[in-house]
Amino acid sequence: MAIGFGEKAGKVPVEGEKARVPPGQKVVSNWPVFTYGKVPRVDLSQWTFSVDGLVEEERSFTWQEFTGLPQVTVVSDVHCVTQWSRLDNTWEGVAAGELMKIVRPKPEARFVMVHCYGGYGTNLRVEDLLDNDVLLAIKHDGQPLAPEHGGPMRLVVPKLYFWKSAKWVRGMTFMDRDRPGFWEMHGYHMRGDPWKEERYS
Ligand SMILES: Nc1nc2c(c(=O)[nH]1)N[C@H]1C(S)=C(S)[C@@H](COP(=O)(O)O)O[C@H]1N2
Ligand SMILES: [Mo]
Repeated sequence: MAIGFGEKAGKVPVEGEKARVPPGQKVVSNWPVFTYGKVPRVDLSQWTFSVDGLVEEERSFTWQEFTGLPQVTVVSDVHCVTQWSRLDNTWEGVAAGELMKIVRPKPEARFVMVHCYGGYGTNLRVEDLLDNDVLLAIKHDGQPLAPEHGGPMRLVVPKLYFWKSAKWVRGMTFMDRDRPGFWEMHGYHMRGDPWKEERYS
Protein backbone atom coordinates (compact mmCIF):
# COMPACT_ATOMS: atom_id res chain seq x y z
CA MET A 1 0.00 0.00 0.00
CA ALA A 2 1.38 3.34 -0.97
CA ILE A 3 1.84 5.86 1.80
CA GLY A 4 1.60 9.46 0.67
CA PHE A 5 3.55 12.39 1.99
CA GLY A 6 3.03 13.19 5.62
CA GLU A 7 0.71 10.34 6.58
CA LYS A 8 2.86 9.40 9.54
CA ALA A 9 3.39 12.18 12.05
CA GLY A 10 6.96 13.16 12.75
CA LYS A 11 8.57 10.80 10.28
CA VAL A 12 11.98 11.57 8.85
CA PRO A 13 11.74 12.37 5.12
CA VAL A 14 12.38 9.41 2.82
CA GLU A 15 14.45 9.79 -0.35
CA GLY A 16 11.76 11.25 -2.64
CA GLU A 17 10.65 13.79 -0.04
CA LYS A 18 14.12 15.14 0.57
CA ALA A 19 13.86 17.34 -2.48
CA ARG A 20 10.82 19.11 -1.04
CA VAL A 21 11.52 19.01 2.70
CA PRO A 22 14.17 21.55 3.80
CA PRO A 23 17.06 20.49 6.04
CA GLY A 24 16.27 19.90 9.73
CA GLN A 25 12.48 19.55 9.15
CA LYS A 26 10.14 16.63 9.94
CA VAL A 27 6.88 16.00 8.11
CA VAL A 28 3.69 16.00 10.21
CA SER A 29 0.19 15.05 9.11
CA ASN A 30 -1.69 17.08 11.73
CA TRP A 31 -1.72 20.88 11.70
CA PRO A 32 -0.20 22.37 14.86
CA VAL A 33 -1.39 25.78 16.07
CA PHE A 34 1.35 28.30 16.78
CA THR A 35 0.11 31.58 18.17
CA TYR A 36 1.75 34.14 20.40
CA GLY A 37 -1.01 35.41 22.69
CA LYS A 38 -4.70 34.78 22.19
CA VAL A 39 -6.78 34.34 19.07
CA PRO A 40 -8.24 37.71 18.03
CA ARG A 41 -11.92 37.58 17.04
CA VAL A 42 -13.03 39.99 14.34
CA ASP A 43 -16.61 40.36 13.24
CA LEU A 44 -16.76 40.24 9.43
CA SER A 45 -18.96 43.35 9.41
CA GLN A 46 -16.13 45.23 11.18
CA TRP A 47 -13.24 43.58 9.32
CA THR A 48 -11.05 45.72 7.07
CA PHE A 49 -7.79 45.15 5.23
CA SER A 50 -5.78 48.31 4.52
CA VAL A 51 -2.70 48.86 2.38
CA ASP A 52 -0.63 52.00 2.86
CA GLY A 53 2.89 53.42 2.65
CA LEU A 54 4.85 53.59 -0.59
CA VAL A 55 2.07 52.68 -3.03
CA GLU A 56 0.47 54.65 -5.84
CA GLU A 57 -2.97 53.96 -4.42
CA GLU A 58 -3.64 53.39 -0.71
CA ARG A 59 -6.64 51.11 -0.34
CA SER A 60 -8.88 49.73 2.35
CA PHE A 61 -11.15 46.74 1.69
CA THR A 62 -14.23 45.57 3.55
CA TRP A 63 -14.78 41.78 3.73
CA GLN A 64 -17.26 42.02 0.89
CA GLU A 65 -14.85 44.01 -1.27
CA PHE A 66 -11.92 41.73 -0.49
CA THR A 67 -13.77 38.50 -1.23
CA GLY A 68 -15.06 40.08 -4.46
CA LEU A 69 -11.50 40.22 -5.85
CA PRO A 70 -10.41 37.43 -8.24
CA GLN A 71 -9.57 34.26 -6.30
CA VAL A 72 -6.83 31.69 -6.86
CA THR A 73 -6.13 28.17 -5.55
CA VAL A 74 -2.56 27.24 -4.63
CA VAL A 75 -1.18 23.95 -3.27
CA SER A 76 1.94 24.45 -1.17
CA ASP A 77 4.01 23.16 1.74
CA VAL A 78 4.39 24.73 5.18
CA HIS A 79 7.76 24.78 6.97
CA CYS A 80 7.78 26.01 10.57
CA VAL A 81 11.03 27.14 12.18
CA THR A 82 10.25 24.78 15.09
CA GLN A 83 11.03 21.98 12.59
CA TRP A 84 7.67 20.63 11.46
CA SER A 85 6.58 20.69 7.83
CA ARG A 86 3.07 20.08 6.51
CA LEU A 87 2.90 19.13 2.84
CA ASP A 88 0.19 19.66 0.21
CA ASN A 89 -1.94 22.39 1.74
CA THR A 90 -4.63 23.73 -0.58
CA TRP A 91 -5.11 27.46 -0.07
CA GLU A 92 -7.71 29.71 -1.66
CA GLY A 93 -7.75 33.48 -1.64
CA VAL A 94 -6.42 36.57 -3.36
CA ALA A 95 -2.97 36.37 -4.99
CA ALA A 96 -0.50 38.89 -3.59
CA GLY A 97 0.18 39.84 -7.22
CA GLU A 98 -3.48 40.72 -7.69
CA LEU A 99 -3.27 43.10 -4.74
CA MET A 100 -0.06 44.65 -6.14
CA LYS A 101 -1.86 45.36 -9.41
CA ILE A 102 -4.41 47.39 -7.47
CA VAL A 103 -2.17 49.34 -5.06
CA ARG A 104 0.91 49.52 -7.35
CA PRO A 105 3.98 49.72 -5.09
CA LYS A 106 6.30 52.65 -5.88
CA PRO A 107 9.78 51.80 -7.25
CA GLU A 108 11.38 52.61 -3.88
CA ALA A 109 9.08 50.21 -2.00
CA ARG A 110 11.32 47.21 -1.30
CA PHE A 111 9.92 45.90 2.00
CA VAL A 112 6.52 45.31 3.56
CA MET A 113 5.37 45.23 7.16
CA VAL A 114 2.33 43.01 7.60
CA HIS A 115 0.02 44.09 10.46
CA CYS A 116 -2.31 41.72 12.28
CA TYR A 117 -5.36 41.93 14.49
CA GLY A 118 -3.97 41.18 17.95
CA GLY A 119 -0.75 43.11 17.42
CA TYR A 120 1.60 40.63 15.68
CA GLY A 121 3.56 41.81 12.66
CA THR A 122 6.20 40.48 10.30
CA ASN A 123 8.47 41.96 7.64
CA LEU A 124 8.96 40.73 4.08
CA ARG A 125 10.75 41.74 0.93
CA VAL A 126 8.43 42.97 -1.80
CA GLU A 127 10.17 40.60 -4.22
CA ASP A 128 9.19 37.67 -1.97
CA LEU A 129 5.54 38.64 -2.39
CA LEU A 130 5.75 38.54 -6.17
CA ASP A 131 5.89 34.74 -6.51
CA ASN A 132 2.74 33.14 -7.92
CA ASP A 133 2.26 30.96 -4.82
CA VAL A 134 1.93 33.89 -2.38
CA LEU A 135 -1.65 34.67 -1.41
CA LEU A 136 -3.95 36.22 1.13
CA ALA A 137 -5.86 33.07 2.04
CA ILE A 138 -9.42 32.71 3.26
CA LYS A 139 -9.72 28.91 2.82
CA HIS A 140 -7.58 25.88 3.64
CA ASP A 141 -8.28 22.41 2.21
CA GLY A 142 -11.70 23.56 1.06
CA GLN A 143 -12.87 25.00 4.38
CA PRO A 144 -13.02 28.60 5.59
CA LEU A 145 -9.81 29.27 7.51
CA ALA A 146 -10.37 28.36 11.18
CA PRO A 147 -9.94 31.20 13.71
CA GLU A 148 -6.91 29.58 15.37
CA HIS A 149 -5.21 29.25 11.97
CA GLY A 150 -5.67 32.91 11.08
CA GLY A 151 -9.27 33.15 9.92
CA PRO A 152 -10.82 35.12 8.41
CA MET A 153 -7.69 35.91 6.38
CA ARG A 154 -3.98 35.13 6.57
CA LEU A 155 -0.93 35.56 4.43
CA VAL A 156 0.74 32.44 2.96
CA VAL A 157 4.37 32.72 1.79
CA PRO A 158 5.38 29.12 1.06
CA LYS A 159 9.06 29.66 0.39
CA LEU A 160 9.76 31.27 3.79
CA TYR A 161 9.41 29.87 7.31
CA PHE A 162 5.79 29.90 8.44
CA TRP A 163 6.19 32.71 10.99
CA LYS A 164 6.24 35.01 7.91
CA SER A 165 2.75 33.77 7.04
CA ALA A 166 0.93 36.22 9.27
CA LYS A 167 -2.47 35.22 10.65
CA TRP A 168 -5.45 37.63 11.08
CA VAL A 169 -3.98 40.13 8.63
CA ARG A 170 -5.46 43.63 8.87
CA GLY A 171 -2.98 45.60 6.80
CA MET A 172 0.27 46.02 4.93
CA THR A 173 2.67 48.97 4.86
CA PHE A 174 5.09 49.29 1.95
CA MET A 175 8.48 50.70 3.03
CA ASP A 176 11.85 51.64 1.54
CA ARG A 177 13.80 50.13 4.46
CA ASP A 178 13.56 46.78 6.21
CA ARG A 179 12.23 46.79 9.78
CA PRO A 180 11.88 43.86 12.16
CA GLY A 181 8.44 42.44 12.96
CA PHE A 182 7.48 40.70 16.20
CA TRP A 183 9.61 37.54 16.02
CA GLU A 184 12.38 39.31 14.13
CA MET A 185 12.76 41.65 17.12
CA HIS A 186 13.10 38.55 19.29
CA GLY A 187 15.98 37.05 17.33
CA TYR A 188 14.35 35.41 14.32
CA HIS A 189 15.98 35.95 10.94
CA MET A 190 14.95 39.00 8.87
CA ARG A 191 14.24 36.82 5.79
CA GLY A 192 13.74 33.22 6.97
CA ASP A 193 14.54 31.00 3.98
CA PRO A 194 14.06 27.37 5.14
CA TRP A 195 16.32 26.01 2.38
CA LYS A 196 19.19 28.07 3.80
CA GLU A 197 18.08 27.40 7.40
CA GLU A 198 17.79 31.13 8.08
CA ARG A 199 16.18 30.45 11.47
CA TYR A 200 17.69 32.92 13.89
CA SER A 201 20.03 35.89 13.52
N1 LIG B 1 -0.86 37.09 13.86
C1 LIG B 1 -0.05 36.04 14.04
N2 LIG B 1 0.41 35.39 12.96
C2 LIG B 1 1.22 34.32 13.12
C3 LIG B 1 1.62 33.90 14.40
C4 LIG B 1 1.12 34.62 15.53
O1 LIG B 1 1.41 34.30 16.69
N3 LIG B 1 0.27 35.68 15.30
N4 LIG B 1 2.48 32.84 14.53
C5 LIG B 1 3.34 32.55 13.39
C6 LIG B 1 4.03 31.30 13.54
S1 LIG B 1 5.42 31.30 14.53
C7 LIG B 1 3.68 30.19 12.84
S2 LIG B 1 4.60 28.79 12.87
C8 LIG B 1 2.43 30.15 12.05
C9 LIG B 1 1.52 29.08 12.62
O2 LIG B 1 0.33 29.00 11.90
P1 LIG B 1 -0.72 27.90 12.34
O3 LIG B 1 -1.08 28.15 13.78
O4 LIG B 1 -1.85 28.05 11.40
O5 LIG B 1 -0.02 26.57 12.19
O6 LIG B 1 1.72 31.38 12.08
C10 LIG B 1 2.53 32.53 12.09
N5 LIG B 1 1.67 33.68 12.01
MO1 LIG C 1 6.52 29.27 14.09
